[in-house]
Amino acid sequence: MDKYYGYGIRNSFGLAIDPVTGFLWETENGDRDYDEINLVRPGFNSGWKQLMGPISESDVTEDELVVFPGAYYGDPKFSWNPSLGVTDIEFLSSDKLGLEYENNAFVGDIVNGNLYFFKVNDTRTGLMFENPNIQRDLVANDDEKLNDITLGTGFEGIIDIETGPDGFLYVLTFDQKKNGEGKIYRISSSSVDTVSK
Ligand SMILES: [Ca+2]
Ligand SMILES: [Ca+2]
Ligand SMILES: [Ca+2]
Repeated sequence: MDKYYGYGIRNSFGLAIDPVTGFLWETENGDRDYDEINLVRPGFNSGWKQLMGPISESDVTEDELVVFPGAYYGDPKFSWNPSLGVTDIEFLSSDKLGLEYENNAFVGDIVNGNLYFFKVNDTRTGLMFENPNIQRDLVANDDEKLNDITLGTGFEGIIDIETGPDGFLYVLTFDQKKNGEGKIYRISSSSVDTVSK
């Protein structure tokens, strides 16, 4: 795997480096059925365009994928079905919002304007969920699961998320209905539990 760090990646609008491990994570947009969050280790094949989402939910098997020497197929760490235009991913590398949020992952979308929050597991190789229905299949495919991962709503469309120099979380939005009007929101410790705009 000299030439490709990762491949089989469809329409990625989000990259982030885990501040604890230095591992790269990304998001991908499906054409219809699935958006994804992935951990990208050297040689990662995300599976496009044979499939999007978990391979167990597709009619594809791993031996049908192009896997270069030294490469590996990796299932998404989380998916949305249907696709809703997932954009940036950011690990909040600060304890300003409390230990619950430190070094955990925030993701935005462009269609619903939702801000999603994910806890990274102890080995920093996946995400963990209190809801057993989400932990089982790692897919947001109904309203209950979508609500469970949603931290904030009403952001028009989210296009960027950053940890600010002050340690708070910043969210950049883009309103398609208002000629692309943009706003920057700062998520502070007093608003993080009721972040709905
Ligand atoms: Ca990012
Ligand atoms: Ca994939
Ligand atoms: Ca960003």
